[in-house]
Amino acid sequence: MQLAQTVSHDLQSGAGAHPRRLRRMLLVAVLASMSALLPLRSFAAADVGIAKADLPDPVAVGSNLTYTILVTNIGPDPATAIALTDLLPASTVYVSATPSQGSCMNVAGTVTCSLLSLPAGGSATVSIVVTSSVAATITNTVAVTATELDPDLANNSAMAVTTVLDPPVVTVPPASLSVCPGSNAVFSVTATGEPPLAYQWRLAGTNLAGQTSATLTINNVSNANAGSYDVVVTNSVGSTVSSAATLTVLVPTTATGRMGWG
Ligand SMILES: [Ca+2]
Ligand SMILES: [Ca+2]
Repeated sequence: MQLAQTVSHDLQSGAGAHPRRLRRMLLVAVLASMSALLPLRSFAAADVGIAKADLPDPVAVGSNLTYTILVTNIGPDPATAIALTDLLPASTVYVSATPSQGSCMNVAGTVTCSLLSLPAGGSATVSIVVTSSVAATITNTVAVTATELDPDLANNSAMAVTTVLDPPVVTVPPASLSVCPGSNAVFSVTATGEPPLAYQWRLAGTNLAGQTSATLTINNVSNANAGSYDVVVTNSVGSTVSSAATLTVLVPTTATGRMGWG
């Protein structure tokens, strides 16, 4: 308004004003009045972001791996029609997808979630559970979008890398033994799984101190050693217990001194 008045004043009084200056001032005045008349067109802007965690890592083949996904709306405006897409790694089997709001579905290994709306500063979570059928390093990427203009697309996807390892499996359990007093008894176990494998032998469920190899040797067996033995095999992703083996201590038959069943 001030500008228009100035231009008007100059036009009225400006017989001596330079014509180019007058034209420029007129143009500015017209543009100023046009911008005052036109409504400002504004776009809602919402910076949605996503973060992802994987637990446990490493994880055992066949065990549940949980991806916890956090979707946030940094603002400044509310975010609407928030959509999440997660392409599950090829070697995984879908178990479940649980959103804190909205809904999720899995179609052939692609999980999509409709998370509805989030106010500026709001957040929602999605828990996706899978199992991996093979030992491998698996990578999972998740992405999020919303209706509004997103000023920062760098935070709209997140990745998780997980190591999947073979848990311990007993392939040959210890075998039951019958031995004479004073002789030695040797139990052994064969197990597979991601090394290193740790062993702990037990008698009647109680750990035997120092018996932590794949072989258990009992020297100079006495009746006190009789009982049920098993071994716990552990690695970084799991633990398993072998079937039990019985140690029977034979007793001599008093008549002949020969060994016989006790
Ligand atoms: Ca963003
Ligand atoms: Ca990880």
